[in-house]
Amino acid sequence: MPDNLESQPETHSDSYSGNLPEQQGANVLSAEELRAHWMPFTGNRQFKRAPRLFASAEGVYYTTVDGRKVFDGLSGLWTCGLGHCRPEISEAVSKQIATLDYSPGFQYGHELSFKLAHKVVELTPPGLNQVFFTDSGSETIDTALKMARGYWRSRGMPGKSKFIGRIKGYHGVNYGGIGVGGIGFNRKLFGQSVDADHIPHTVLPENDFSRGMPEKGAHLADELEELVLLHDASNIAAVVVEPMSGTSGVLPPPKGYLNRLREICDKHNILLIFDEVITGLGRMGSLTGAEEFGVTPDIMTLAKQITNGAQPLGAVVTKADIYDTFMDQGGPDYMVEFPHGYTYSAHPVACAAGLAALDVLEKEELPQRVKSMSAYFENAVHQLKGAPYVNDIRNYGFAAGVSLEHYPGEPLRRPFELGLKCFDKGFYIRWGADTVQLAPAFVVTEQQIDSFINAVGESLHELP
Ligand code: PXG
Ligand code: PLP
Repeated sequence: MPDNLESQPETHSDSYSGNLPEQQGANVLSAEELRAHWMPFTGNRQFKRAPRLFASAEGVYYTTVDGRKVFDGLSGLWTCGLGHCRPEISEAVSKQIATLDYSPGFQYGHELSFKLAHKVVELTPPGLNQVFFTDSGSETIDTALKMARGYWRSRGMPGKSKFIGRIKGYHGVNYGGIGVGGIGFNRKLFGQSVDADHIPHTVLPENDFSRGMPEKGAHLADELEELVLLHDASNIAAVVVEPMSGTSGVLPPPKGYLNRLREICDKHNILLIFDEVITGLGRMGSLTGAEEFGVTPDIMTLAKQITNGAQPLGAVVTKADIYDTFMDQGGPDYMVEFPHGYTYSAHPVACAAGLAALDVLEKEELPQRVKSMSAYFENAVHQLKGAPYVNDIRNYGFAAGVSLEHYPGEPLRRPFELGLKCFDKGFYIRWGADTVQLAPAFVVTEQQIDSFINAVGESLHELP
C-alpha cells in the first residue's frame, strides 16, 4: 500500500538543507518499495525522502508521476539525442520483441546484428571495420582493454599489458574501466584494478571560459612521452581517452592535443582507444568525435546514442588488423578466437532499436543539425558567465559543463543544490563533481535552449 514514508527513519547525514519539493512522488511507492531498490550513482537517502519519479516522456520533455512537465537537459544520460519515444524506434522494438525476442549470441546469429555492425562501420571513420557488441559503455571499455592485451599477446608481445588513461577520464564502472579511469571517487572504495598509469587532465586556468576547443594545452599530450620513458613502450598496450571528457564536466580537447597523442602512439607502437560513449553518434556535431577532431583511433567504443537509449547496447569498433590478428591466431575451426562475450551481446531487440535509431539520425541529418545550432547553444550557455558561483564554462557541440565555486570543503554540494533547484522549475540537469552538465537533445529548438538556460541562470541567482 502506498505509504507517505512516515515510517522511513530520517537520516540527515547528507548536508543538503535547501527547499526540497516535499515528498514529491512519494505517494506512488511504499517505503518498503523505495528501500528495496539500491539506486545507481544516487544519494539514496536523500532521494528516498523526496523521490523524483518520471512516468513518461515525449520529445524533449519528461512528465513526472505528479503530472509536472520537465525539460530533459541531458538527453536522458547523454542517451536520447533524437528525443524520447520516437515512434520509429518503439515500432521496431515492438515488432522485434514479438518476432525473435532472444537469440543465442554464441555460435548462432540473427540478421540484425550483421546489418547493424555494417551500419556502424559506415558511420565511423575509414579504417574502423569490425564491430563487437556489448550491453553498455562499461562493458565496451572492458572489452576494448581485453582486445588490446589479447592483440599484443597474439603478436608475441605479452609484456605490452599496461594501460595509460587520463586524470578525470570516465570509462564506466567495471574493474577495467575504473582502472583506466581517472576519477578517484569512483575507485577509492574498490581496491586493485588493471595496471594503469595516467596522463594529466587538460583543464588549464588560462583556458577558463573557452568556447569550443581551448587554444592552450596540446603540450599536455607530451606527458605521454614521459610515461613511455618511465614504463617503456614494450610494457604498454594502449592509451585510453575520451576525445572530449564528458562526465568530468565537458572538457573539449585542446587544439592539436589528440593529433599529438596519435603521433606518440604511432611512434611507440601503442594502440589508441577512443571512448566515444558520449561523443559518438552526433553530440559533437559529427558522427563521431574522431571525425570531428580529425584523429582516428585503433579502437572506438560506442553506447548510449546508438539505440537512442531505448535499449541497452554498446559497440566496440576496431581496425581490421586487430580482428585479423585474432583470426590468424585462432587455431582450428572448433576454437573461438576471442574468448569473450555477453549473454546479451547483439541482443535482437537492442539491434532493432539500433538500426531504427541510426536510420533516424541519418535521415534527419541530426549531427549536421547539432553542428549548425552549436554556436547558438554556445552563446546561450556562455550567458551564464557572471551568474553567481560560476567559475568556468566549457562547451562543444551540444554539450556544456559549468563549474561552480565550492562551499568550503564541499565541492559536490553546490551543483547538487543547483540541480534540485532546476528540477523544481521543471528542468532536469546533471550534477557531478563540482560541475553541472547540459546536453540537450539534437532536436531541441532555439526557444527551448533559451528557456533552459534562463532557468539555470535564475536558479543560480536563487542559490543560498
Ligand atoms: N565511457 C564513457 C566515456 C562514458 O561517458 C561509460 C563509458 C560507461 O557507460 P555505461 O553505459 O556503462 O554507463 C560512460 C557513461 C554523466 C554520466 O553524468 C555519464 C555516463 C553515465 C551516466 C552519467 O556525465 N557515462
Ligand atoms: N554469472 C553467471 C553464473 C553466468 O552464468 C553468467 C553468464 O552465463 C554470467 C555471470 C555473465 O552474465 P552476462 O553474460 O549477462 O554478462
